[in-house]
Amino acid sequence: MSETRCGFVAMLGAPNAGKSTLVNALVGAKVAIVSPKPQTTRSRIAAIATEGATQVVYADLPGVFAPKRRLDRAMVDAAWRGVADADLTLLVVDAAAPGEAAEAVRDELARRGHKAVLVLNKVDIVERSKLLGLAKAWNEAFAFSATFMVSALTGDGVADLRAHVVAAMPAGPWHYPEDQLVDLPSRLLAAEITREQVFLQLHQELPYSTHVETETWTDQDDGSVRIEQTVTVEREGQKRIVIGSGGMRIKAIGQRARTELEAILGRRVHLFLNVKVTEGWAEKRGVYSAWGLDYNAR
Ligand SMILES: Nc1nc2c(ncn2[C@@H]2O[C@H](COP(=O)(O)OP(=O)(O)OP(=O)(O)O)[C@@H](O)[C@H]2O)c(=O)[nH]1
Ligand SMILES: [Mg+2]
Repeated sequence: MSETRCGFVAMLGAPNAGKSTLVNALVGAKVAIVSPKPQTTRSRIAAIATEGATQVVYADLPGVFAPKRRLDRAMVDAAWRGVADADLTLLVVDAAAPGEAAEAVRDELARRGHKAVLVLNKVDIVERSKLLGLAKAWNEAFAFSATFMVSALTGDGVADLRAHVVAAMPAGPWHYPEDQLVDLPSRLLAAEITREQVFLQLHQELPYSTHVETETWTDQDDGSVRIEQTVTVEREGQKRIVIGSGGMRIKAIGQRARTELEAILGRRVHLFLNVKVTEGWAEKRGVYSAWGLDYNAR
């Protein structure tokens, strides 16, 4: 038997760069949640791709930004811990918006003395000449070990990037069974899928004020699963918006989340959402420990 290889790959970047979309493209399945709003990913989600003798564990990470709240600090801390634990770091940059936020991540990477591969993402919406100029400028600012130009959305360039990652993995035993796709308990995965709908269907501060927890998970005799979740917001006014007139909004969130979950789990899902107000939920320790976040991150 050929020698096995296994390694961890950190997806680093500013919020909204397309890290989660790229993880899904690299593993060829929907594992990480995606939305057009920044700070969608809140904690490290490991997606596993095993091909041939090599297992790659992609750590989708929260974006790096200037944190204000306790939860923000925990998210940014999770991103840098993900990099510290990785065999390879991909610095994902939105090539259509490579602004100060992305440059700050690059400079912090240098300050911490990490190596990285530069991944210019969203090439589907950027002119070729602009892209080449960007690659040049970024390579002058940091000694990247390689540069890739991809579109996580269309899949352009993703196979080349994947091949580079696979070749960079160190020799070692696999960490997961060959057929495992994600390292996240089903209850947390189900909560993420509902949270994705919250990010897609609610606006302004609401997605950032919302937390989703799976309360019960019951496998039924007919092969379906009954899932009860609590959607927690901070104020009564927010609860009214999440529920919507005549319950329309929460119903739409539940319907889309259920459809997504059925596709992911490959079985029928009965999803029940309950909306609750807990002022200051983001100051509760349990929220952090469940997601592997550090309550005391600075
Ligand atoms: N046009 C285009 N849009 C993309 C591409 N990749 C991602 N997007 C879009 O960019 C937005 C952000 O994508 P995400 O994958 O959630 O970005 P992220 O870096 O994980 O963001 P956070 O989790 O908030 O840090 C979504 O609307 C995606 O559809 C791409 O290659 N091309
Ligand atoms: Mg993300």
